[in-house]
Amino acid sequence: MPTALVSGITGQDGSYLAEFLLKKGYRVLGMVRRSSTVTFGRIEHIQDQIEIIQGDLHDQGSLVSIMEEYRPDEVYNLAAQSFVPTSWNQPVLTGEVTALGVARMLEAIRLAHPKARFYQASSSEMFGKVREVPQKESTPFYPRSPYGVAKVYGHWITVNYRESHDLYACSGILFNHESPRRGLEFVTRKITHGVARIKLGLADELRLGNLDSRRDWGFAGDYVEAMWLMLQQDTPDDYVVCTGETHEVREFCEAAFSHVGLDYRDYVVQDPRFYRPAEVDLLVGDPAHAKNKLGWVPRVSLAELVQMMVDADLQYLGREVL
Ligand code: NAP
Ligand code: F7E
Repeated sequence: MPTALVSGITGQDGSYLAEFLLKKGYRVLGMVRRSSTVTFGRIEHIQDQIEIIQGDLHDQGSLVSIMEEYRPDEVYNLAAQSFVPTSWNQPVLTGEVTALGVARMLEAIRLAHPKARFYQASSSEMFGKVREVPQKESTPFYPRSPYGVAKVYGHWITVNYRESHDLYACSGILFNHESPRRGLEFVTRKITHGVARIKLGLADELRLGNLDSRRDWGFAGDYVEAMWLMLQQDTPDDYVVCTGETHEVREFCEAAFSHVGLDYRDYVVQDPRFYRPAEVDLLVGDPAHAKNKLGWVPRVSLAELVQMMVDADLQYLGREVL
């Protein structure tokens, strides 16, 4: 039975990846940071099948100890400060966790267990003010937020450890992926949760920022398979993971409201509080490398994703209303 260590297991992607690895027969170790309240909502249903161990990307010693004690075959580094607006308010913390945290994890592997295969959760936010359309593995980076800048460091330190220390290390450049488990502050979930609240009579408006920006949105459940595939190849490489389609935030609103028979124009209010100091206007990836080398293709369409998320929020909030 192979062993996988997942940092960020309490997050959206960590929960889907853990489910996926359990189905494949892995022993799954979930690294969590200490907090005063329980943050296991997304993994409650599989908690008895995974081993929770304490570690923090701020703390080098904890990572080395984990590698020495558990000697995982695969390490998926999903932990990060991942919300882009927070990165302007907390740029140093974002750099500590999202950038230097990657170096700490790689150092722990290099020092204690260099045979481990390593996956780094890189991001399309690295492309920022895009240099070409669509974006692929060779597209130059131009990050537009402290988060994007931190992810560029994480990407290059992964490439560097592969080239300098001969580690099996991959950087997955994932475009936005969503699900009913997405954090409430990200725009897709904010919209589907808002639609459900309005439909159930709990709210009468939804305040959003820039409706013109375009994203290449996929389903998180599909994207975790690509992470795993990257670590099953003969040689390590970097991959863009995306759908190849782009849509405006406005279109996502339109689809979510119309799924419950409403017109978004009657409810959405644009609020300058949600505009960003620098925006990423357009993201659309080219999934050819992942398709050709990994055989990976996304399964869930955007229309299906929107419906899945709205239905899940209606069910979730409906239970609370009753
Ligand atoms: P998420 O839901 O925000 O989860 C982030 C996880 O990181 C949580 O489990 C969090 O733990 C953990 N974490 C934060 N700081 C930590 C620290 N100092 N030490 C240990 N754990 C820490 O993020 P996600 O959407 O699942 O994304 C997973 C990864 O992919 C992130 O690195 C993100 O930047 C990257 N990414 C995401 C997308 C996307 O569209 N979702 C696209 C590209 C890349 P707590 O529960 O304790 O807060
Ligand atoms: O914003 C616009 C906003 O916060 C998407 C993270 O997982 O994906 C995510 O980063 C767009 C932006 O995601 C609101 O201005 C409008 O243009 O859902 P988001 P993100 O910033 O793209 C990447 C790939 C990651 O790596 C990140 O970790 O939507 N937008 N109105 C809004 N965004 C938010 N959050 N809230 C609004 O009210």
